[in-house]
This record gives sequence, structure tokens and C-alpha cells, in this order.
Amino acid sequence: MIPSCNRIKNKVLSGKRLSKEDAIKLFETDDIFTLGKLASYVAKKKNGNKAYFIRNIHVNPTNICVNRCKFCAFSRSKGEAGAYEMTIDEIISKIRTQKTEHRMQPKITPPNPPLGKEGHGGVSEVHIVGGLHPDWPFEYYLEMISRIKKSFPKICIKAFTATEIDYFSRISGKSVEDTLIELKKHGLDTMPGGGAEIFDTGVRSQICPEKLSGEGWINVMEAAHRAGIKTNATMLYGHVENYEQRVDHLLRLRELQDKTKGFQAFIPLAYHPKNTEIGGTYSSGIDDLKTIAVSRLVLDNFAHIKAYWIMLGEKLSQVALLFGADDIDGTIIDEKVTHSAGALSSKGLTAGELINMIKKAGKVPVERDSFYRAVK
Ligand code: V47
Repeated sequence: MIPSCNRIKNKVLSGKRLSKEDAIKLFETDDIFTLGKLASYVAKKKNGNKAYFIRNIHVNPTNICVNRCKFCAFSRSKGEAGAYEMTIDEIISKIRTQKTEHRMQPKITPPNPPLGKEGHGGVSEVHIVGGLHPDWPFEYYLEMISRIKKSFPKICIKAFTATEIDYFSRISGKSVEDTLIELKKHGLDTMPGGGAEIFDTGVRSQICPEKLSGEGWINVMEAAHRAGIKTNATMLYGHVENYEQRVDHLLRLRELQDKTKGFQAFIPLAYHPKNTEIGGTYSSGIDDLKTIAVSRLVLDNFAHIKAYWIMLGEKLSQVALLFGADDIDGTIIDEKVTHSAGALSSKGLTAGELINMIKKAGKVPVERDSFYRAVK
């Protein structure tokens, strides 16, 4: 390691907070082995040798979106070929079908006892995000959430990015706070971290000019935390941004987390270029590992760093567990956003496959619920 990195290493080992300059230096280093060891040291201090996964399902109610972000290959305009929208009955039946697929997978742990009206088939979370639909009223989303909750009372609903919440607030004429409170009353449990991209205004004007600003994203998350809703945070990297803009993004998240303690996990999202307007190339494995490690080191107030296997691929996610990550996300079954943009990973994995991935990385697999409680 270069001398300035030795100084950073001593800071980490003595539990001191890293500065903006430190974080940029870490991104610039070629010594990824020392970087990985350092991040792994911090991850072990926080989570021991554990690596978390969850039995989850992804549902994307529509790909029709009034914001056409230039990095997104999933969204469509209304009437365009490939545009779709799901009724609430279709959403419920999709969850029911996928839940059954989970149940049919080989049992790793004893089967869960029947729960609620239908039981949950082992699935503990449904992750719902979609486009900003031009015609759906806010009431449609409220009904969606409450009918899902009624049908599957034991499944945690993790739904809607900060961008969607801001849109709901605008179409309903309610404040962001009231929008969140209504959704919570109808069954929303937690929120995913999508829509953050890179907060820097210049980058946003190139990749997603119509989207909620970085400041707006932070404000929605602050309101969610105030309303008692735990959320995640993400950063989309590997497109047009530079290291300084990545670090600025991480520091703004760290600042909000100091204030609210409402974030559960941070997930760096590796940009996928296929079928997108900005094009470009896939991120390198080196950059993926660096980004996981630097995130672990900078976000000293985040309990969890997720190596999202859908974006990193199954094998690199295993290596990421030795570079500061302690979570690989979940079973998923039918991922659409990244696969529209050329993901090279599977669309879903069984719990057994996730357990195997974690064990072969030398970690202890822990099946978790949406709040990082171990599932017995
Ligand atoms: O918001 C869109 C990103 C996000 C591309 O909170 C792209 O647990 C790469 O946020 N290449 C959705 N990324 C996914 C997301 C997420 C995933 C898993 C877990 C959690 C969590 C959150 O995907 C979008 C956007 O930032 N995205 N297009 C693309 N071409």
C-alpha cells in the first residue's frame, strides 16, 4: 500500500472515520488485496463471519414510466411495444405462483408451519417497484398494498423507491409524510433503496434529467425514517460518474444515517449497458470489488453492505463476501430491471443455491427476514 493508504489503514484499525480525501485515495489504489482485507476486518467486527440471504420475490407492477432514465432498459412509454401493466389480481396471483415455486424447491430447513390465510411458503418478503405510471391514481397503490397484505399477512412488503414516493405525493396532492403514513397504514413495511443513482446534479442531468433530484431522494428517505419506515440505500456506479462523485454520494448517505439511523443496508448497483440510451460497458470485477470495499469502509454507520448477486453475478458475489459485504440479497425468482439491461446472472436462485454460495465463500449462511432477524 502507498504511504497515504497506510495512514488510512491506521485510521480504520483505530476506528476513526474516513474523510472524503481518504475515500478517493481508496478508490484510486491498485492494491485491492489490502483494501479487501481492511473492509473485511470492518465487516467481521460488525457481523462476524455471517452472510445473510432472504427468501424473496420481485414484482414489478408496470414498466410504463413517465421518467425515461437513460440508463434504464426496463421502462417503456405508454403504448410502446413491450409496455405492460398488471392488475391487482394479476399481482396477487403472481405472488401466489412464485410462493408455490419456493415451496417446491428442495427443503434446506424444516418447512414453515402454515401461517395466516395461506401461509407464506417460506417466502418472507415481496419487493415491489415499478415505473411512474401516467394514469394510475395513488388509491391504486394503496389498494395494491392492502390486498397483498390481506392475502399474505406474513409476507413483509418492501415497496416503492423514494422516486415513486415523491411521484405519489405529487399525483395525490399529499405531503411526502402523509403519503408515507397512508402507505404504512395500508401495509407497507419497509422501502428498497432504488432511485438514488448518483446524487451529483451534473451526473443526474446526463443520465436521468427528469428524475427526482439527489436532495429530493434524501428528503424522502429522511421522511420515511421519521415515519418509522426502515429503508435501504443504493448507488448506481460505472456509467459517467467519477470517484469524487461516488464519494460525495456515500458521504451524503453517511450524513443522513448519522441523523436518522433509518438505513438498514447499502447496495452498490453495477451499471449494465445493454439496451440503454447511454450505452457504454459493463463495470470491471476490480471496480465492483473496490466499490463494495470502499462502501464498507466509508459507511461506518451502516450495519450491512449487500453484494447484489443479480448484478455482480454469482461468483463475484462470493468474492465480495471477502471484500466487506455481509449480504447477497435473495432468491428473487424473476428479476426484470437488470435482465432488461443485459444481466449475465440467473433470474433467480433457490435458497439451497444461496446457502451453497455462502458456505463455499467460507462464511456462515444466515437466512434473515426484512429486518435482519434470523429466520429459524
Ligand atoms: O433504481 C436501473 C437500477 C435499481 C439499471 O433495496 C440499473 O434491497 C444497473 O434498487 N444497470 C432497482 N442498475 C434495483 C434496486 C434494488 C435491487 C436489489 C435490492 C434492493 C434493496 C434495491 O436498479 C434502480 C436503478 O438504480 N438500475 N437500470 C442498469 N441498466
